[in-house]
Amino acid sequence: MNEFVQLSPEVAAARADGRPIVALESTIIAHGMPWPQNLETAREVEDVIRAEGAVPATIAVIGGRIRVGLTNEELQQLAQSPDAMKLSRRDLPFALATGRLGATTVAATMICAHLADIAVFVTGGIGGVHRGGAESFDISADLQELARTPVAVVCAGAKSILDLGLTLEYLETHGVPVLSVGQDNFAAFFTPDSGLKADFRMDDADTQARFIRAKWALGLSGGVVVSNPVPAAQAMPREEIDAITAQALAEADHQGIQGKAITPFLLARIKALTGGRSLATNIALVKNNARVGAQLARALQKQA
Ligand code: PSU
Ligand code: MN
Repeated sequence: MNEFVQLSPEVAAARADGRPIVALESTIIAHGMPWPQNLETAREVEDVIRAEGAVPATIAVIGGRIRVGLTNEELQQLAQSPDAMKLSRRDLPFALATGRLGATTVAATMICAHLADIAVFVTGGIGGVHRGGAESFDISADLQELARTPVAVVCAGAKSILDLGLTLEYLETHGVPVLSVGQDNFAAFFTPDSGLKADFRMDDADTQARFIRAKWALGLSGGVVVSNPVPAAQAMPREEIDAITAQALAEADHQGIQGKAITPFLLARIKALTGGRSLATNIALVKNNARVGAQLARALQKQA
């Protein structure tokens, strides 16, 4: 194991016993959801994974080490630290060198999961090409990571704060397959349907696992996106979320919000503008992804 990586006792035991492990990110805890729902959700998501017969490994940088599997106290520390850094690929060495507390994005969590030999990672939504990205070059490092690091990322697609069409084009160019669960189209986070086709519909975990094993057996490095739509009963009305997204984007533009601050700003504004209802949808979709991710980890383990 890499000198910077430290497994928790629960994760180390799972590894020793050959049980399936599912990685979880921590930016969603520190920057994606407000206190105290962030902590409650982090714990509930871990419990969904355990109930499905896998072991959760929430990842963060604490005390100069990449920690794979956190205690309840550590989850709480992240949930209550507004100054936790948001760590993507470029930022990881800084947090390790300085001992700063850091929450990992999709990109950084993929890197850490791969260092810990974990193949499945569950999140809410991936980053993507921002609207106007062709001019601003604001393209999340998550997409580059998906192109290079072999981890399957289970998500509810990506938010329509992004340009979802350009996001799918970028993934295609970089050879990142997008599998869709239960429907043909790519999911749009708060709503099930982006109106854009995913590459392959694959409803059951065994088929997803065979696809992923075949990709990696061919030496095709890089990740796989598993797009799992939010259940209809918990989705937001599309017209409402579209209007609110447009307003939040206009405010970000007006206030000159830039760089890595854009995504947390938009998430917080959308929550406020929906009177907190978007948060309930966000929580529901992450739990739904945890179930699918745990089943995928089990299927991969069985086929190994
Ligand atoms: N999308 C969400 N919730 C989130 C994020 C994205 O719906 O919490 C977080 C993830 O950690 C993702 C990161 O990796 O934002 C992307 O940030 P950026 O666009 O700055 O790359
Ligand atoms: Mn960005």
